[in-house]
Amino acid sequence: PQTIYLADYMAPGWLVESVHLTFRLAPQATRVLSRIAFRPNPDSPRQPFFLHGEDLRLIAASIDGTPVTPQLTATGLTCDVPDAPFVWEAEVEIAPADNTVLEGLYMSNGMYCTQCEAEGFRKITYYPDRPDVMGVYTVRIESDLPVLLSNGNPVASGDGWAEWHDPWPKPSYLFALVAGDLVAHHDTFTTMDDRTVDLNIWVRAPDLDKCGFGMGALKRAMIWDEQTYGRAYDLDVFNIVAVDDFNMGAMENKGLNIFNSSAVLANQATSTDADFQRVEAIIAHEYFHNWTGNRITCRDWFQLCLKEGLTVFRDQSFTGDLHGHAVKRIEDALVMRNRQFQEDAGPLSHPVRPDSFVEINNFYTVTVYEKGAELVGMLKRLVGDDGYRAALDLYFDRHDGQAATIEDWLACFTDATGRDLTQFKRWYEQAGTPRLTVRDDFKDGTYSLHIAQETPPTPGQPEKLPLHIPVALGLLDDTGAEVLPTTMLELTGASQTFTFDNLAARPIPSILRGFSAPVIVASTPPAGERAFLLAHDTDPFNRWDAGRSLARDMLLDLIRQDGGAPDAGYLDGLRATLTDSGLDPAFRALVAQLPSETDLAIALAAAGETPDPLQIHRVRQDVRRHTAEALSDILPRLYADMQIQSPFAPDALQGGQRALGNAILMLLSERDGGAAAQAQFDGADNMTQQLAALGALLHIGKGEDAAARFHDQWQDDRLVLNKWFGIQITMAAPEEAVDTAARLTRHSDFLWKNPNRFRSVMGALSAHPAGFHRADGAGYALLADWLIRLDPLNPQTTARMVAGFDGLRRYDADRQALIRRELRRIADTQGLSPDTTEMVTRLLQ
Ligand code: B3K
Ligand code: ZN
Repeated sequence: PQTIYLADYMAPGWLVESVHLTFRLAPQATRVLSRIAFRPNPDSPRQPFFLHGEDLRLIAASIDGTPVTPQLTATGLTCDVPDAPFVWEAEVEIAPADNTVLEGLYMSNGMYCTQCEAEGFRKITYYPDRPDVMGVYTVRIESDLPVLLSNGNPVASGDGWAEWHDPWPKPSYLFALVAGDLVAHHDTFTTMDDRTVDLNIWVRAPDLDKCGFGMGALKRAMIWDEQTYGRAYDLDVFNIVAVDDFNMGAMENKGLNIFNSSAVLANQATSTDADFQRVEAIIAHEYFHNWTGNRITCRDWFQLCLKEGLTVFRDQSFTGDLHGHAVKRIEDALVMRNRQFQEDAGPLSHPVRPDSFVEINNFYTVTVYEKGAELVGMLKRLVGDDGYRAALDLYFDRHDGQAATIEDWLACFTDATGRDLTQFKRWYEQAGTPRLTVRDDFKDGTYSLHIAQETPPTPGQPEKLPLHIPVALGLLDDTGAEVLPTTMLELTGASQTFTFDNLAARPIPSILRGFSAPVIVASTPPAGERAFLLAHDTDPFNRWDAGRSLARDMLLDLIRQDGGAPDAGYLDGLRATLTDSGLDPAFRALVAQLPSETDLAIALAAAGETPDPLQIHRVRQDVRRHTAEALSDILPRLYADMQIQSPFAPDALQGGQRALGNAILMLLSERDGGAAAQAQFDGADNMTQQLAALGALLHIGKGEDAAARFHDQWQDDRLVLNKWFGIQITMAAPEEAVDTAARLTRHSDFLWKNPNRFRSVMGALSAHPAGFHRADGAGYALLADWLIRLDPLNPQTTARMVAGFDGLRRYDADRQALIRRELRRIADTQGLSPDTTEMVTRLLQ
């Protein structure tokens, strides 16, 4: 496999005018006929004519009607062509039923579907499969299956065939086709320019009762994009299809979004509040791509964050607008801290815009997506709301119909607002998490804040330059009143001092409000100051963060002294927050959540200590037990208060109440032998409460019965069954997690070729630090065994899950050696895919 560099970019030699495709569908022998009008690219020096193609059987090819014999290469074909516009025609044969990679055209439960991003179209026909080649597609599908779909608008159909036309030029990665025995949940939407759009969610008949929520979410997203960004939908139909076998969440194909069924189907009985929120966010995300991704796409895959970072930022804003920004910001910051900071601190660290890759599918990462979204958020903070809107208007105006770059994107901000973003651009190029150290002093009414920044070295980037960092600051007096409302400081130097005059007394600083930049504040203020902020900060994010940071320090101390009871200050703060009925229950539930085991391991590693995963687990568990005891006077009442009498709604208020109720249930279960959890399990009328009750019972070792009943109840629902697999591992005691996972792999329902099912076991195992990092290495061996087994069938999911070994550097030498041994065993596997090879190589470097 070959490394591809951003610096080597060359414009395409040939452009595509129009594409006509005919599909004669058959499981083992689908014929694909293509007719493509090419013309020389006037802006590029003439290049040899090359079309990508993989796993295709070429039947015939012609140019302007004359048969030709192209030279086939390992990755495509070359051919002599005229130095003028011409029409290329080809017929190829492919076997969708044998396609287990789930890329290109494949079959899932008897239906045909496609996944082309990033480079899957070349498995369908010969084509310049790169995003800067955009064409207008017409597609004819021939099949006996009742529902035949492709991009754009339906043109005509008859017995056994249908034709679609997409008027918007698009790159091949947005092509899609679906054929199956499906039914639709239908609705309509009227756009702001008064056009009626047909909306359909296509599913298999038994899933029809799980489409209503997704349809509502789609309509909320459509109206939000009109109102917030002035962007309306641009076709007569918008189709969503649910597919069971899918490597990721969903795909934004023009007019025909294809979804992992877990990311679109939802109802009260089978879905948790978290599922509802995820479904709404993913439907919105894919819909928002219609403008940020499809109308304006990426010049090359190095620019992936151009569409993904921006679209994640848009879906985060949407969720915040609908359900409250404070809680959403905390959730997003937790993803950054628990996952992105971890990626950035290890061997897989890479810039938001990488400058090289072997397999682009390995770069659909939390860095490109979530850190990419943080960069958009920082830009908005730097130029303000109006500046942001002006920059985005300019971006849509200037680049509609184009394949753009990060340079184009930043130029829109500069041109619309006059801001110089030369230094800001380093955020796209420099990997690693900046660490800020803050010092302050107060003299003669002047308060000075000294902030220094430093970014640690990452693979391939030993030296780092200072970044342009928006640091949101507020100053409070000792009653909690703001003496300085939130102000955006701009840190550009390696260190800088900011001063504030005419103050009556030394203020209390509230720094990095709203998580204004994806950085670590390495210096923590004194505990007393944080307790004050937990009680008084007017910024909800920092209020939560003060409590979080106190809890983390308390846990770290207990870990260092190997156990003990939490201090009274922590318990008092928690009691005050939990019982403050003026606070949103969802917020209180977040405060009740202890820092994760991974979070604590990262903190210890950052302090130069070697985390012991078992000890971390034990201490966290001790704290939970002590907390349950110390708060035993308020918990039953609080639990009762969180039980909802009104009919179920998957909204933020009820979701918050259930989240807080379930957090308290975990504490109650520490002392009542599982009585409350068993009662909740028996009486639950929704999955959020049923699953949490099962989790609480499993956690205290009393879940066997409930798990069996849960399986009986849900054995025919594949999405709920995934939860059943996952939670038995997540909630297993550390010494049992690996055996539980191994036992579950032998269960007759462990259909491991299905990516969701595979992840529900192997993903749950690697996300259970104390279980996975069992000292004898059994967790590592089990994961490696299964990755080796999956790789020949599905390299994409395998490569993604190898990242479960990402934490290796943090642990002791014995564990590191065991992990390396397993990684080498994977690396030495005969015929290992390029995808997995790249990941293992990076992890081992
Ligand atoms: N763009 C797709 C992801 C494609 C992943 C390819 N391996 C989904 C999304 O981000 O919206
Ligand atoms: Zn996306």
